[in-house]
Amino acid sequence: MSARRLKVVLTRRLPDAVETRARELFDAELNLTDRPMDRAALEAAVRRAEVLVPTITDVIDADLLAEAGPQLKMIANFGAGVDHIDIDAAVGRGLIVTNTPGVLTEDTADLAMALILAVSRRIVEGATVMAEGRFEGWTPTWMCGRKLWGKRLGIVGMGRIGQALARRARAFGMQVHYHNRKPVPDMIVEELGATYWEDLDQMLARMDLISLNCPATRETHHLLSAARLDRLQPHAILINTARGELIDETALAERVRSGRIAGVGLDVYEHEPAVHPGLLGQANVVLLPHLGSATLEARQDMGDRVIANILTFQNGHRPADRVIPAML
Ligand code: 8YV
Repeated sequence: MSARRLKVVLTRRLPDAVETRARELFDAELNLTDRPMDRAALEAAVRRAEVLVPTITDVIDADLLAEAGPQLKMIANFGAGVDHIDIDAAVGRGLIVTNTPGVLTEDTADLAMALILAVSRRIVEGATVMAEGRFEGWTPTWMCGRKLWGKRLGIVGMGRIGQALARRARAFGMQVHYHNRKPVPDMIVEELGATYWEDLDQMLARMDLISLNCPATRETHHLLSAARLDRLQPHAILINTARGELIDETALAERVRSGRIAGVGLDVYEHEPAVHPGLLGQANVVLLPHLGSATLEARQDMGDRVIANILTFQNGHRPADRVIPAML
């Protein structure tokens, strides 16, 4: 390890063990308030940091990067998604950008499955009845949801998380279908018994449930536009644990209000943390506050990946988690 310690600025509070390790290894500045840095604070951070460690709550756009001093060398994102970072601008300035893929795959897939179950089996509605003391006894026709066994799940984006969800869905007896830029390797298709749809529109119109598991990019913005939402079958359930920008949230709220969509489970929002008011207070809509990677284990692992990426860079090597524009 080189004697000089890198100036590393963490924009948010991270798990204690991660912050402590960062202090041991680097000249690390912590954000003890746990409030996101405002624009002025971020500008000041990129003027003094050699390595910036942001999270999804920091917008690292070209204007912010234009404020950076020549000392800034690396953006080591705490999180897998990098849609809040202008990768072209960062790489154009010669910065190394890294993320933390892999370590939150299983947890995010668990949460997608939890939303599938919650919406299909009306779990939140049922729990609310109990919490409010309104349970008057079992009835043959009350609170019936939809069976999962034998249903078709269409996964949009068959990367790590999509595949982890597919494995869970198979265990629940579901038929896995998927849309992806290209088909996944035969070995994985065989394992998952998955059917590939090159045409997203065709897949959407035939599924019982849809789960979004692709990154937010220029190409996937409003991937589920009003027209695409109208392709869903009337009984279809839509799940999003990826990014809010993938869905036209206003169009979705209109369809929830008019009863044109049977059920929705969301962990992410187009204008996070704001949620379209039309989605609030609806019995068939389950909303979670971006909990995909919210396990103690995943957050620790994400921090470990950030530290490993910085150390690799400090030691003069290319970090394995480097994000390059061609990957997006
Ligand atoms: C993270 C996520 O917690 O990693 C991601 O892409 O969506 C989240 O689960 C968040 O991005 C932290 O920056």
